[in-house]
Amino acid sequence: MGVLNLTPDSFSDGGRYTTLQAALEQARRMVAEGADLLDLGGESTRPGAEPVSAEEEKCRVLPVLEALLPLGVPLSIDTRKPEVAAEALALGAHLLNDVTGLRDERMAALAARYGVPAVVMHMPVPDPATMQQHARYTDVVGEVKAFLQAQAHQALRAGVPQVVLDPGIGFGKTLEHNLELIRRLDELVALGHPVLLGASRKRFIGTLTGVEAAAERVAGTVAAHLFGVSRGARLLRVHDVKAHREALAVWEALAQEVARG
Ligand code: HH2
Repeated sequence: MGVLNLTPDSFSDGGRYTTLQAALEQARRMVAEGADLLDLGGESTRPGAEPVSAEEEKCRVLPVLEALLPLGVPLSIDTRKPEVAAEALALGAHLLNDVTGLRDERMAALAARYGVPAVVMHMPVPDPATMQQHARYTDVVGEVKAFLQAQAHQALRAGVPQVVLDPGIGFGKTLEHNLELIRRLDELVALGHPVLLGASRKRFIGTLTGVEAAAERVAGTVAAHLFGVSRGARLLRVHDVKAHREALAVWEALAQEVARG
């Protein structure tokens, strides 16, 4: 899943794709590099980001979504606002990605109505501004798992055709929480739904590698994601498609050898 942030302030690529032309070029580049789907977002959810009105978010995302539909690649709408989700799905978005884990029942209802899968992501409170103050767990994997299981159950009951689970790396989590969630991703996979991992360029990668510039955290990101794949991750949310495709080509060749014995 290639990330297309149509924001002025995303933590690693804010301001790069704010014109329609720049966004389309980046989308085409990611598809050429091997992205299977694109995730379009119009609001940064990094800790402390400025909230954006639904109107502003729609202006950022909808024209790009419409222009990308003819590409034929599945498009995901990354939003926590039902107003934005409703219009994106009406235009033809193929997947709903809600970082607040479908806490607002209108989100599941929309995915059900349009018959699209939904990504259910964990964050401890549905508020990026304060989430880091809630990075306290007695058993981070157990608590994330319980949340995702409950939200997935509710979504399926509401008629969502398929859910994808996501531990929400960096969302109200410390370095240790992020590591534990990736180390034990197989426990989320065991819930029986596809699992998405989104560690791309995130702060904990910078902490571990000493790489301050987010856009340069590619090697650390790939390492985290490959480890996640070994634990059963089925989707990777990435800014750097080419690096991941190359790493996965080698990884998969080796993993097949192991499987054959
Ligand atoms: N991470 C970000 C945004 N959306 N969605 C899912 N499902 N999983 C994630 O891990 C995830 C997400 C944050 O990264 P990014 O979009 O690069 O930054 P920003 O929120 O600053 O736009």
